[in-house]
Amino acid sequence: MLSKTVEASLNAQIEVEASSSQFYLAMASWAENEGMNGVATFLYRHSDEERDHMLKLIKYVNERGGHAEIPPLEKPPKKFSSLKAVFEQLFEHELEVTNQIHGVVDLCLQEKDYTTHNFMQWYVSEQIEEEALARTILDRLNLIGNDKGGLYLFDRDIENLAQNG
Ligand code: OFO
Repeated sequence: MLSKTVEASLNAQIEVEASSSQFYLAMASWAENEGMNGVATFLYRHSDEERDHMLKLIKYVNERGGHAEIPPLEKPPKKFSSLKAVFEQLFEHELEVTNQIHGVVDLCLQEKDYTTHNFMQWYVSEQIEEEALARTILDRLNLIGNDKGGLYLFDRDIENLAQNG
């Protein structure tokens, strides 16, 4: 059985995952409009993954005797200034998500909720991968700079990353 405080922090995390999904969906739509189909595919997939993260939390909360709340969502930005800005924002966003996840884990320890602590470890590991991926992408974009050919290849390669990842 979940304590009220753990339930509330998991519900807050549901909102974080839902907003991440929405944010990446907006980025995907922007990229598609800019003709960067590989980037759009990658971001649509990323958005789906965040929705899965949200669903996993919803199911867990309900399974443990809590009530998962479905949050309203803020409208994400429509435009982004550049491809690099998209991935910078994505990286920053993931760093914040990591902090939030660590906050939930911390609360689990305070409340001695070892079951939820164990459940949350999946999110802790996932964040390591997501941060690493975002860092790799940003490094590549920094190398490419404004080189059109480089950006073309980046768009093609990231599509492969989306298929294989
Ligand atoms: Fe991007 O991460 Fe969910 O948790």
